[in-house]
Amino acid sequence: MALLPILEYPDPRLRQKAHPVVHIDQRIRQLAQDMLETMYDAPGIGLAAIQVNEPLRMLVLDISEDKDQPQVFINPVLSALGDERSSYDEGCLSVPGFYEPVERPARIRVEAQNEHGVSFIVEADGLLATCLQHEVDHLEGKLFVDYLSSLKRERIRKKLQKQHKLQD
Ligand code: QAP
Ligand code: CO
Repeated sequence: MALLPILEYPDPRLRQKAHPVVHIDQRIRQLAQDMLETMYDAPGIGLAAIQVNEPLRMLVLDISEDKDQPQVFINPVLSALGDERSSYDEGCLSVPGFYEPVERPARIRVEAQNEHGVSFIVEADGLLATCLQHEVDHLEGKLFVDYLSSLKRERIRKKLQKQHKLQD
């Protein structure tokens, strides 16, 4: 097991489009375990592979209270169910310290494979729907700050960039 370093906005590597996972093998299972460990340590409720500088189409999440329901989504395909939208205060391990409301489709469906290569489908609403949409956005190089006004986004970018300079 290993804790992986998390890339932080505005790192350009977060803007890569992630590649499909072709073979779900031991390396992928190890990456999923390391991502879960990294997410729980943070602590967070969702993490995409690109955030640990692995541009692959996979993500992990656990929205359970007791943090005992890890879920692994490989090559997820997401679609909205209906036109209803809902707003949720979102954060991101790659945008530490900032939470802002984002409006997204309220109900979704995701088809994916698990770490054993078995296909499954989930229909979700509430926090799970928000979290899945947020994480699937990462696979396209998209971040929740992209939904904010440019004023808010620039404020966040400048504050994080300043922190990064102080850390170096
Ligand atoms: C995505 O985000 C998400 O700013 C997952 O200082 C978040 O796990 C989807 C975190 C909210 C829906 C709603 C953020 C940890 C964790 C921070 C996370 C921080 C420490 C974020
Ligand atoms: Co995120």
